[in-house]
Amino acid sequence: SAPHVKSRCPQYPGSKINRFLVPDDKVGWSQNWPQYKPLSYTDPLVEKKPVWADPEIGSFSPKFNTVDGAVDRTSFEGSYKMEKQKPLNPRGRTGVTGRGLLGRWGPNHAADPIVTRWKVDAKGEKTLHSVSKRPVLQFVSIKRKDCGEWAVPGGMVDAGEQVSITLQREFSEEALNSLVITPAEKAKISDRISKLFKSPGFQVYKGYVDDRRNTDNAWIETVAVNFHDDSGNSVSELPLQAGDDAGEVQWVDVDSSFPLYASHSHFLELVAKERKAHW
Ligand code: RP5
Ligand code: MG
Ligand code: MG
Repeated sequence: SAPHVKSRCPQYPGSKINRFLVPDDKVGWSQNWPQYKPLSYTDPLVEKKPVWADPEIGSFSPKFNTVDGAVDRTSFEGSYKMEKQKPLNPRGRTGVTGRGLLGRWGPNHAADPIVTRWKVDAKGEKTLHSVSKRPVLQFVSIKRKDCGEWAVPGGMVDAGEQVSITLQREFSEEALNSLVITPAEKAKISDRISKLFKSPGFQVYKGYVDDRRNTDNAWIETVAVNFHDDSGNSVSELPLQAGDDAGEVQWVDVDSSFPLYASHSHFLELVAKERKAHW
């Protein structure tokens, strides 16, 4: 796979920390590089030990490369190496050590629900793209509050939580504002949401995410699943409302030229290929 890029963004997000500059040919750990002297950074929020974060290494020794109680510390990328009691990013150097904004040492598991429908015209006919001549998919996209980029409404898997639950919960929180709407409003939409998320969905991707929060010792991995409303009369009719870490929400045309957060564009490419849609 191509070397991670966003995981080497010059400034670590939410900080004044500059990453040690890592050229493409020095990303892999197999490249000996004695001059590599990255700074260590852990966000003050993480140091306050919220429920979703691990303590400092030393005061505690988690079981890496295994399911450690309620926390899954296995990686989709295979067994990760350790250096001085700390896990090493399986995709190589990032220019910063510590955990940054991430709670877990090693893999931080997320889930990405990709909810799609076909783009239709006023008559309800599928819209064909003028260049590719293929039908155009639309997906529910949120604008992240932290960076202003459009993204899939994904989020972290809570300790002990099943991924299928995370997918539905994060979609509900970020795209339907479930944490704020009234019980009556919730009841109205819950049938359609449960039905959609109970359908098997198409597993698009499982593995490392090239996220700007990644460090040498902590990184995000995800399971991205596509739930498709083929007839357009299920979720397509739901009232979208941004919530939690989402500032805006809307149906966005699936197209290669639309920039998206982290590796999300790659996930949508896989969805478009699977559904024989425009990309
Ligand atoms: C991305 O960050 C994942 O693909 C997922 O969409 C997201 C999880 O982080 P939060 O949205 O909880 O910040 O790398
Ligand atoms: Mg969330
Ligand atoms: Mg999120």
